[in-house]
Amino acid sequence: MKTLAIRSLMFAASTLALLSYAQPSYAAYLVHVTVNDTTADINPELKLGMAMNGDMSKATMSLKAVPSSVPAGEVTFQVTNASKGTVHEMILSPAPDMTKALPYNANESRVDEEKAEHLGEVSELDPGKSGALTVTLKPGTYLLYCNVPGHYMSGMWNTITVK
Ligand SMILES: [Cu+2]
Repeated sequence: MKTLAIRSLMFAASTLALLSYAQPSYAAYLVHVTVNDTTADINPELKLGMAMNGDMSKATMSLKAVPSSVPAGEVTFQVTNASKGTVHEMILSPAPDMTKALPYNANESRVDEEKAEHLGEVSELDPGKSGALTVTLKPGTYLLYCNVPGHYMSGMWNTITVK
């Protein structure tokens, strides 16, 4: 009788341990971002920024985010620079209207980060390096882009939906 009681207690305890292990901790939702290029040459004249109607098939630089849709709350962007020789980064901005081009500084070949509203970044990753950004996001559309001069206009951006 006593042994049985101890056994069932042990069983209950191990079940509890298993349950607490299986419970998701309130970790941030993970988005894998890969930044890459086919050439280090930039051509801002291609005008491949968001809502600029450029021919994206000519893009020489890319930013891919998986998944492209996440629940609202804490989100971690794990960014990996897959380039062989070029520094890249990832900047996060709200993009409530994807038909509207971002404020752009043509002299610097860069997005005007302050005017575009800057929510966070993983800045200047060397080739092969990774970095992470964790933010709390409300539902909406957000833009992820690289703001190394010329890269945004070379097609280095993508959007993510927060539901
Ligand atoms: Cu870049």
